[in-house]
Amino acid sequence: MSSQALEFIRPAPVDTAAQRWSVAAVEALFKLPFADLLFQAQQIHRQHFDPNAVQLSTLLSIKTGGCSEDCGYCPQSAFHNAGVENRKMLEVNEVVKAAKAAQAAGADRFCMGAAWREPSAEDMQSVVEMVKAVRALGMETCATLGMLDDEQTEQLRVAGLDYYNHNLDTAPEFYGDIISTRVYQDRLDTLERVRKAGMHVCSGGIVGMGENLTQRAGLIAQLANMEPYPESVPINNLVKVEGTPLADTADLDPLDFVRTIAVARITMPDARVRLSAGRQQMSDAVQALCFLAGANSIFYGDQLLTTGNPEVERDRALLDKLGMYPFAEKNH
Ligand code: SAM
Ligand code: DTB
Ligand code: SF4
Repeated sequence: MSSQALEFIRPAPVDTAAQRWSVAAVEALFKLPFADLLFQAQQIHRQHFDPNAVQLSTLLSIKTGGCSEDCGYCPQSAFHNAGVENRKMLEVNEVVKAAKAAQAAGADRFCMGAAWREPSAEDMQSVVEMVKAVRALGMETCATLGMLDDEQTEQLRVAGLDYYNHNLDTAPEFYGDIISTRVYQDRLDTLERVRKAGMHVCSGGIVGMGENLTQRAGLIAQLANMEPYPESVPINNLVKVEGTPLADTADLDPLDFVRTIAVARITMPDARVRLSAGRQQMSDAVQALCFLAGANSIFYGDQLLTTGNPEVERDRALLDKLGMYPFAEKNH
């Protein structure tokens, strides 16, 4: 292959320092012809992963609704009327039961989500028990509980938490249009604490919230420029829930969603890129394009937190049809 062709496959991402992505460079990737973008993403994907293996995470809402934050997309915010029933925190035995069922269905990671701005000291005691109990089953553990302080990150690390999910959600420039009750820097601070405590970072965002292309590129640049970038990057397609401020947002073109996955893969070659919320509304063909673009992780199980996800049988059939298999089954 000529050096010119190689340059084309892997364009220099550089802004100033090595590994840093300018928003303009990320935006330029988004603007590539679709086939060129997918070809680059697939090449990079194959250099770093088995392209036919997918990681399966099951989500459980351990505390639902009544959240004091005003995130415009979220049905669990107390500011919106999305008809979500507020529920108190689950008992540890209920969580273990759900984790066992997820494991039996083939999931290797179990993610516990709570509708909190941040957990209280009392909440933390229960979460620590949950993490220990799920870990004891031999599953990878993940939690998403809102903002954390140094003591809480340490408690979670000691309990054996493998991943902490905390999303940047969008570009700094668009963030204020979506959330007013906490600032972007709060999110970066929590991610920094998680990293410092020695846990793996899971952080991504939502597309289809009305952001423009530069803002979409801005989210990816923020993630890719973290040092190091997150091990796990969930890309959510907005699930439009009646009663939330974003319920009437115009649909994102599915091919633009695929492009976002491809750009995440190119800019974060070693990360698990998760094709996250929004799969229930996606055709098998679009999901297949996302896998081709470098997605290698999904939420697996009929429910996300409060909204639906494809049934296990549909996902198994899709993976079979594509000749794909869970990472765990191939010892990856
Ligand atoms: N309360 C914690 C927090 O916000 O950090 C954890 C749970 S919160 C529901 C986790 C993530 O779910 C959000 O950051 C957002 O990215 C995603 N999310 C929530 N509602 C969504 C929706 N309607 N569509 C897509 N993603 C959504
Ligand atoms: C993430 O990035 N997406 C998941 C998980 N992390 C916690 C949550 C999606 C939530 C979709 C809306 C709902 O079901 O309430
Ligand atoms: Fe609360 Fe998290 Fe929903 Fe925001 S995304 S309203 S913090 S549950």
